[in-house]
Amino acid sequence: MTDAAVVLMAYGSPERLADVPAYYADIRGGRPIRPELMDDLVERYRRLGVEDSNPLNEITEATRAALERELGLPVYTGMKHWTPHIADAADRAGDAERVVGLVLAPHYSALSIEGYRDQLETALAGRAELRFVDSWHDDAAFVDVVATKVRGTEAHVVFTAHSLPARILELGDPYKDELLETSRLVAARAGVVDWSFSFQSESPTGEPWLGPDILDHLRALHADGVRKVLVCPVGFVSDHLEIRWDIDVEATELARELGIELARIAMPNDEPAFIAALAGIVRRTLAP
Ligand code: FEC
Repeated sequence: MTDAAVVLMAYGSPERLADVPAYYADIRGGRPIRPELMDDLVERYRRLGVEDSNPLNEITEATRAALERELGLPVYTGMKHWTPHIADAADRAGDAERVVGLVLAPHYSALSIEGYRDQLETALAGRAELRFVDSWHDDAAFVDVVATKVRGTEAHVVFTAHSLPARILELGDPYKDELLETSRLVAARAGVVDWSFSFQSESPTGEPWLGPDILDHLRALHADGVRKVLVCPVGFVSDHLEIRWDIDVEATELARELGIELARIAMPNDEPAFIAALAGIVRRTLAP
């Protein structure tokens, strides 16, 4: 029996274009999807090069493999909304005495991280001792990795993260506070004083979401005379649809129309300093 294993979790991305309807249905949890929204999602994936394979999933695999090498422990990938599912990873890790559950998203929300925990706990069904990492938004090594990417910039830095329905605030959810905390820590570490925060990637679900959205925020910054922006998506750690489409296509097109020079940081993906940060989190979680 292995002493410890890691289940490294991510949102998941459809492997082929033909998988998009089933993938979207999983995200919606059975609630209906308007046909134009489905068509729009298929088109976004097509334009990112997803046909018979998905280059976005290769990044998660590279991150997993690098973390496994760094730790010398088995690391299994488990996706929230696609294959390999979290339950598949739990089956493979379940022989270990202790399982660390780590999500590739640094900030806790009951609407996001708790769903990963539920899936993992249910699938492990008590087979191993679960040590689940709720949040690593203030991990010093992670903050360092991001700070390195904004240090010395002359642009106005816009930190971003995935929006969530605004009702989380009434529930006392720490998501927004944790995001602002990471942004403050990164800015302080990098010596950046000219920065702001906005959300991105809101879904049209018919209820209010946390704002401001990055597109409105870019318009407001432009009205304030800002002409150079560096986007730092601090709520994400890899290149996926929300980065490659929402920032690199949508926000970039709007910035061009407005006359703003927009760049974004390179995402941590599987870069060694980031893998070392993840390994540090796992080691601390396993410490007695
Ligand atoms: O690269 C990829 O293929 C997947 C990129 C992806 C990431 C991601 C992360 C988060 N989401 C979060 C919350 C929501 C809520 C809804 C929602 C909907 C979508 C849709 C797609 C999608 N999300 Fe996502 N999310 C990614 C992709 N997300 C595709 C559906 C189409 C669309 O709206 O564009 C609304 C669900 C509903 O309709 O009921 C809520 C949060 C994160 C960050 C934490 C995490 O990574 O888990 C929070 C990456």
